[in-house]
Amino acid sequence: MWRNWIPFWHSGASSYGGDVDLLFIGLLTVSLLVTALLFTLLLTFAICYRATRDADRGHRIKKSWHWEVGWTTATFVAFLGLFVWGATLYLRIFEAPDHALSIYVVAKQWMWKAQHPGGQREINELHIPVDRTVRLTLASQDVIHSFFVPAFRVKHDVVPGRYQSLWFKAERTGVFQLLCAEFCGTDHSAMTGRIVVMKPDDYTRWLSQQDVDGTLAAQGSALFRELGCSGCHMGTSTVRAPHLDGLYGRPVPLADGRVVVADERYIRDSILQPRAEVAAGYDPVMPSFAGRVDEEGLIKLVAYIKSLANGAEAKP
Ligand code: HEC
Ligand SMILES: [Cu+2]
Repeated sequence: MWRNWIPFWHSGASSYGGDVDLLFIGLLTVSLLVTALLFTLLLTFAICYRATRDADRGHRIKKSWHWEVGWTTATFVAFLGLFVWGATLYLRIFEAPDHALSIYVVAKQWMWKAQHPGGQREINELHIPVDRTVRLTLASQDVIHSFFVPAFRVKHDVVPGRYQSLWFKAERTGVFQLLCAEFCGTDHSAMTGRIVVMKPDDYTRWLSQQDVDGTLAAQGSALFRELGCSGCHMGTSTVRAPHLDGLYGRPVPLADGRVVVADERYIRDSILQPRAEVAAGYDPVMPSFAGRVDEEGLIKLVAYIKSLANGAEAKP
């Protein structure tokens, strides 16, 4: 690839890496051209009209609106163009596709904890298959962190109190650096890790070699009973609470008239702030579980409720 010919330039290892590089080169080129133009004019005038030179200083030219309007329009159009270019790419990168391998990542002072759907867990490492779209759901247990993989050209803040998602498709196998790009306390600089991109066969083998106690959804199912959710949400409960089968991905009518799609965010918020969005037709009797279940537990519960959507996985 042409970028390999630029010294010190490592081309990206993700599917949109090339587009990010191109945008960067575009911005750099425009900045260099503008700087070059400014300095050429500056130096030319400084030399032509220096104090000792007897240049013609008498005939002042009247201000020309053509020039004024001309360069204002030119810069406006050029920078609007850059904005549209950047915004389109941004939207593409941050709109995670649905059909992807879904992995959960919890950031906490000072480590990255990853949970695979099969129940495999790892710390400061993330094993993924090559040429497959991976969608990460990121949560923070404490402060703001930032998930940064320079080789994939991806950086995303991880803000406590909400899920963020991002995606990438690694195009090369290998080991890539994972960094935290937001100052998050004493050991911020040590909050690093590795992304290991493997061939699909190696990835499957790696998955099968890990110790797991059940899939993520099965772990969620156990937690669902442990925390007493099943007491209200299942079978013979005396409290009238909605059944959670098939909830994920469905539009939910709320008591205040709004309709929201039951995505990961909705499920998470339902557990932590049940009063904020009450399902229509039910009394707001669900207690908040804030402080009783941490981000990793929430991820398990979310995975469990998601698995009820297709009815296949994890019977309670
Ligand atoms: C005291 C009974 C009770 C307990 C315990 C309880 N819930 Fe609920 N839950 C409800 C009721 C009632 C609603 C409907 C009203 C609302 O949205 O707040 C609800 C709503 C929900 C919703 C939104 C469902 C929808 O159809 O929109 C989710 C998701 C949920 N609960 C998950 C959980 C989880 C996970 C737990 C355990 C950590 C739990 N609940 C514990 C009673 C309960
Ligand atoms: Cu951090």
